[in-house]
Amino acid sequence: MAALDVSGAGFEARVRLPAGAPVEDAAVVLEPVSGKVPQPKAQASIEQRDREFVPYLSIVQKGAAVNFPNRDTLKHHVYSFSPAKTFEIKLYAGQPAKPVIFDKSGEVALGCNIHDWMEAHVLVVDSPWFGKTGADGIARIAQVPAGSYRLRVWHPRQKAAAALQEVVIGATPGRRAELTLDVSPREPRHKPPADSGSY
Ligand SMILES: [Cu+2]
Repeated sequence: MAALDVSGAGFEARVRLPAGAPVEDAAVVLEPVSGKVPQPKAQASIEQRDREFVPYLSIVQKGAAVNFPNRDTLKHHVYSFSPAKTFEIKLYAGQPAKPVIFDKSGEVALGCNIHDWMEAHVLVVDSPWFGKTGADGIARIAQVPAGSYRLRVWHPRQKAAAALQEVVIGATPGRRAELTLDVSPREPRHKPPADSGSY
Protein backbone atom coordinates (compact mmCIF):
# COMPACT_ATOMS: atom_id res chain seq x y z
CA MET A 1 0.00 0.00 0.00
CA ALA A 2 1.14 3.52 -0.75
CA ALA A 3 2.11 5.67 2.19
CA LEU A 4 -0.30 8.36 3.20
CA ASP A 5 0.89 11.71 1.94
CA VAL A 6 0.28 14.04 4.86
CA SER A 7 1.53 17.12 3.03
CA GLY A 8 -1.45 17.17 0.73
CA ALA A 9 -3.35 15.28 -1.90
CA GLY A 10 -3.24 15.55 -5.65
CA PHE A 11 -6.33 16.72 -7.46
CA GLU A 12 -7.32 15.95 -11.00
CA ALA A 13 -10.04 17.36 -13.21
CA ARG A 14 -11.12 16.55 -16.73
CA VAL A 15 -12.78 19.28 -18.81
CA ARG A 16 -14.92 18.39 -21.80
CA LEU A 17 -17.18 20.10 -24.28
CA PRO A 18 -20.90 19.32 -23.92
CA ALA A 19 -20.49 16.89 -26.83
CA GLY A 20 -17.67 15.12 -25.00
CA ALA A 21 -14.43 16.22 -26.71
CA PRO A 22 -11.60 17.22 -24.35
CA VAL A 23 -10.98 20.94 -23.81
CA GLU A 24 -7.34 22.04 -23.94
CA ASP A 25 -6.03 25.20 -22.22
CA ALA A 26 -8.70 25.38 -19.55
CA ALA A 27 -7.70 26.73 -16.15
CA VAL A 28 -8.73 24.61 -13.18
CA VAL A 29 -8.36 26.45 -9.89
CA LEU A 30 -8.92 25.45 -6.27
CA GLU A 31 -9.56 28.50 -4.12
CA PRO A 32 -9.53 27.77 -0.37
CA VAL A 33 -12.81 28.69 1.28
CA SER A 34 -10.76 29.96 4.26
CA GLY A 35 -9.16 32.55 1.97
CA LYS A 36 -5.75 31.63 3.40
CA VAL A 37 -3.08 31.28 0.76
CA PRO A 38 0.72 31.37 0.93
CA GLN A 39 2.64 34.20 -0.71
CA PRO A 40 3.30 33.68 -4.42
CA LYS A 41 6.80 32.40 -5.06
CA ALA A 42 6.65 31.02 -8.55
CA GLN A 43 7.68 33.18 -11.47
CA ALA A 44 6.12 32.68 -14.85
CA SER A 45 7.45 33.28 -18.29
CA ILE A 46 5.55 34.10 -21.46
CA GLU A 47 7.87 33.85 -24.45
CA GLN A 48 7.54 35.25 -27.88
CA ARG A 49 8.72 32.63 -30.31
CA ASP A 50 8.19 32.44 -34.07
CA ARG A 51 5.95 35.51 -33.69
CA GLU A 52 3.58 33.79 -31.31
CA PHE A 53 3.11 33.92 -27.55
CA VAL A 54 4.10 30.71 -25.78
CA PRO A 55 2.11 29.55 -23.91
CA TYR A 56 -1.32 30.63 -25.06
CA LEU A 57 -2.69 30.52 -21.51
CA SER A 58 -0.82 31.19 -18.30
CA ILE A 59 -2.31 30.90 -14.84
CA VAL A 60 -0.51 32.81 -12.10
CA GLN A 61 -1.11 33.58 -8.47
CA LYS A 62 -1.90 37.19 -7.62
CA GLY A 63 1.37 39.00 -6.99
CA ALA A 64 3.41 36.80 -9.34
CA ALA A 65 6.16 38.25 -11.49
CA VAL A 66 5.93 37.37 -15.16
CA ASN A 67 8.82 37.66 -17.59
CA PHE A 68 8.30 38.27 -21.31
CA PRO A 69 11.47 37.05 -23.01
CA ASN A 70 11.58 37.68 -26.75
CA ARG A 71 13.19 34.63 -28.38
CA ASP A 72 12.82 36.03 -31.89
CA THR A 73 15.40 38.10 -33.75
CA LEU A 74 12.76 40.73 -34.51
CA LYS A 75 11.09 43.04 -32.01
CA HIS A 76 7.75 42.71 -30.24
CA HIS A 77 5.59 45.25 -28.42
CA VAL A 78 3.53 43.48 -25.78
CA TYR A 79 0.44 45.15 -24.35
CA SER A 80 -2.74 44.58 -22.36
CA PHE A 81 -5.76 46.85 -22.00
CA SER A 82 -7.42 44.52 -19.48
CA PRO A 83 -8.59 46.15 -16.21
CA ALA A 84 -6.85 43.45 -14.15
CA LYS A 85 -3.50 44.51 -15.63
CA THR A 86 -2.95 47.34 -18.08
CA PHE A 87 0.64 47.59 -19.28
CA GLU A 88 2.90 47.66 -22.28
CA ILE A 89 6.47 46.70 -22.97
CA LYS A 90 7.41 48.90 -25.89
CA LEU A 91 9.23 47.58 -28.92
CA TYR A 92 11.99 45.40 -27.53
CA ALA A 93 14.33 42.53 -28.20
CA GLY A 94 15.69 40.00 -25.74
CA GLN A 95 14.77 40.05 -22.08
CA PRO A 96 12.91 43.11 -20.72
CA ALA A 97 14.70 44.74 -17.78
CA LYS A 98 11.88 44.03 -15.31
CA PRO A 99 9.14 41.41 -15.02
CA VAL A 100 5.51 42.49 -14.93
CA ILE A 101 3.80 42.02 -11.55
CA PHE A 102 0.22 40.78 -11.85
CA ASP A 103 -1.15 42.24 -8.65
CA LYS A 104 -4.90 41.95 -9.19
CA SER A 105 -7.09 38.88 -9.75
CA GLY A 106 -8.81 38.66 -13.11
CA GLU A 107 -8.51 37.91 -16.78
CA VAL A 108 -5.80 39.55 -18.85
CA ALA A 109 -5.67 39.44 -22.64
CA LEU A 110 -2.29 40.05 -24.26
CA GLY A 111 -1.51 41.32 -27.73
CA CYS A 112 1.41 42.58 -29.75
CA ASN A 113 1.29 45.98 -31.45
CA ILE A 114 3.39 44.76 -34.35
CA HIS A 115 1.86 41.36 -34.99
CA ASP A 116 -1.94 41.49 -34.91
CA TRP A 117 -2.40 37.74 -34.79
CA MET A 118 -0.39 37.25 -31.60
CA GLU A 119 -2.71 36.40 -28.72
CA ALA A 120 -2.27 35.08 -25.21
CA HIS A 121 -4.16 35.11 -21.94
CA VAL A 122 -3.26 35.28 -18.28
CA LEU A 123 -5.66 34.23 -15.55
CA VAL A 124 -4.61 35.81 -12.25
CA VAL A 125 -6.00 33.86 -9.31
CA ASP A 126 -5.89 34.21 -5.55
CA SER A 127 -4.56 30.72 -5.00
CA PRO A 128 -1.36 28.76 -5.69
CA TRP A 129 -3.39 25.61 -6.43
CA PHE A 130 -4.21 25.52 -10.11
CA GLY A 131 -3.61 23.51 -13.25
CA LYS A 132 -4.10 23.77 -16.99
CA THR A 133 -5.68 21.12 -19.12
CA GLY A 134 -3.60 19.38 -21.77
CA ALA A 135 -4.82 17.99 -25.10
CA ASP A 136 -6.51 15.18 -23.11
CA GLY A 137 -8.58 17.74 -21.19
CA ILE A 138 -6.97 16.76 -17.90
CA ALA A 139 -5.45 19.16 -15.37
CA ARG A 140 -3.51 17.96 -12.36
CA ILE A 141 -2.86 19.96 -9.23
CA ALA A 142 -0.24 18.51 -6.89
CA GLN A 143 0.04 18.80 -3.12
CA VAL A 144 -3.22 20.44 -2.21
CA PRO A 145 -3.59 20.78 1.58
CA ALA A 146 -6.69 19.10 3.03
CA GLY A 147 -9.65 21.42 3.36
CA SER A 148 -12.58 22.99 1.58
CA TYR A 149 -12.17 24.68 -1.76
CA ARG A 150 -14.16 26.36 -4.49
CA LEU A 151 -13.40 24.67 -7.77
CA ARG A 152 -13.34 27.05 -10.67
CA VAL A 153 -12.91 26.29 -14.35
CA TRP A 154 -12.21 29.00 -16.91
CA HIS A 155 -11.21 29.19 -20.55
CA PRO A 156 -10.28 32.25 -22.64
CA ARG A 157 -12.89 31.30 -25.24
CA GLN A 158 -15.65 29.99 -22.97
CA LYS A 159 -19.20 30.80 -24.08
CA ALA A 160 -20.47 31.28 -20.54
CA ALA A 161 -18.94 31.28 -17.08
CA ALA A 162 -19.17 27.96 -15.26
CA ALA A 163 -20.69 27.76 -11.80
CA LEU A 164 -18.29 27.33 -8.91
CA GLN A 165 -18.37 23.96 -7.18
CA GLU A 166 -17.35 23.11 -3.68
CA VAL A 167 -14.68 20.45 -3.28
CA VAL A 168 -13.29 18.91 -0.12
CA ILE A 169 -9.70 17.78 -0.46
CA GLY A 170 -8.59 14.95 1.76
CA ALA A 171 -11.92 13.16 2.01
CA THR A 172 -11.65 11.08 -1.15
CA PRO A 173 -8.09 11.06 -2.47
CA GLY A 174 -7.57 10.23 -6.11
CA ARG A 175 -11.00 11.42 -7.19
CA ARG A 176 -11.22 13.05 -10.57
CA ALA A 177 -13.70 15.87 -11.10
CA GLU A 178 -15.57 15.79 -14.39
CA LEU A 179 -16.35 19.26 -15.72
CA THR A 180 -18.22 20.49 -18.76
CA LEU A 181 -17.46 23.80 -20.43
CA ASP A 182 -18.61 25.07 -23.80
CA VAL A 183 -15.74 26.75 -25.65
CA SER A 184 -15.60 28.39 -29.08
CA PRO A 185 -12.98 27.10 -31.50
CA ARG A 186 -9.91 29.28 -31.96
CA GLU A 187 -10.33 31.63 -34.93
CA PRO A 188 -7.57 31.21 -37.48
CA ARG A 189 -5.76 34.54 -37.98
CA HIS A 190 -3.64 35.56 -40.91
CA LYS A 191 0.09 35.30 -40.16
CA PRO A 192 2.28 36.55 -43.02
CA PRO A 193 5.56 34.77 -43.89
CA ALA A 194 8.43 35.61 -41.54
CA ASP A 195 10.58 37.49 -44.06
CA SER A 196 7.90 39.86 -45.32
CA GLY A 197 8.58 42.87 -43.09
CA SER A 198 11.28 44.79 -41.26
CA TYR A 199 10.01 43.81 -37.80
CU1 LIG B 1 5.03 40.75 -32.00
